[in-house]
Amino acid sequence: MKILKTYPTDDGFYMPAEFSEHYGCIMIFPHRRDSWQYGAYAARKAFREVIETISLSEKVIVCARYDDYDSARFMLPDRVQVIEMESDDSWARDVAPTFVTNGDTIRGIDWGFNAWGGLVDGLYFPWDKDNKMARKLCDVLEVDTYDMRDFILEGGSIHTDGEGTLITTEACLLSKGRNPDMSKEEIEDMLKKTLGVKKIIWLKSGIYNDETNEHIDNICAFTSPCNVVLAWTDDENDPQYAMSKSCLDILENSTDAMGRKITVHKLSLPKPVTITEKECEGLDDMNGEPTRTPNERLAASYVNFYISNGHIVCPQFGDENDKKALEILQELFPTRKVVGIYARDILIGGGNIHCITQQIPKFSKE
Ligand code: KQY
Repeated sequence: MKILKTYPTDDGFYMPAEFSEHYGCIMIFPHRRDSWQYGAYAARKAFREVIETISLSEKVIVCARYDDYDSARFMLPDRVQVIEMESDDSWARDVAPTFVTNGDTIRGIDWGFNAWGGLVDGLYFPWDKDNKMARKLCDVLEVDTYDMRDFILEGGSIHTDGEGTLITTEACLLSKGRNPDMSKEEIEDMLKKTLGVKKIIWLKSGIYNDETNEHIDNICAFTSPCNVVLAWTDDENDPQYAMSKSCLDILENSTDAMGRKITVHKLSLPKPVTITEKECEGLDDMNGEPTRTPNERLAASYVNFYISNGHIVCPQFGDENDKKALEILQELFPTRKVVGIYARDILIGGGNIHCITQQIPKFSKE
């Protein structure tokens, strides 16, 4: 594996859309006791359901720490590849490489990772094991890697249509804990050089109380070129209303990189999901402080789904809007089967199904 100091676009590489064909998917076996209640037991079962579904139509590689390797191997189907790799937590979207393609081979981008805000407002310290994972995974896959460690970025903060358009949020990419010395224009330039995009649509905000500084992947996602889903509420008294409305206004007044209008499909949110006292009791403290407080609102959203070769794997919350979300997604993805997975035990960790997965585009070996 070579570590490259050029930019992907120098070499004819760009980031394909998640709905393009995949080689597979990377995930991490959950273990962190201040993220996942009661020793991650319930989270492991929810991860297993996600892994089982994705692995029906593409290869899944699961990274497990030395201490968890036997449990992971025992719990997961034989068709899943389990590899030993240390990690600080289990958010493959943010710590695995972002893959770029030239239409034939792929390469990984190794962004800097600082646990969503480093010493400003990051969610844990240290994060060095997570920060090393992208490069290690490129080695495992035998693909070259672009060294972009000086630029802090998480995979959950970007979505592309594979045709030159990228969507992101200002709340996240312009946050003080990531690249405080870069202007918005410099960040745009970096995204264009690394991901091969021509146009960036900046939404202002994401989901209320989303501890990632409001990643795009919880509020808005491309379902095909010119089509996005947007997390939505009609309740004007909900703080989420103004956030989603501002996204809607921006999207409806934007065109994509090819000058086409974007159609917005609303995915109505579940009623606010809050954490219980019992769930909080099952979480270890971090440096003597609780990581969650009872009744805290969690950032639940149906937009946080994963697109595999054969399925749309969508979170469910036991809410009356669960079924409607699946129906809308099934219409938008007619060639894939939409599968709902009860995801409360993933949400408690602070993200959802999209956040725990990272797709590897289809490629042929160099
Ligand atoms: O949503 C994500 N992409 C990651 C969430 C991290 C939460 C850490 N507690």
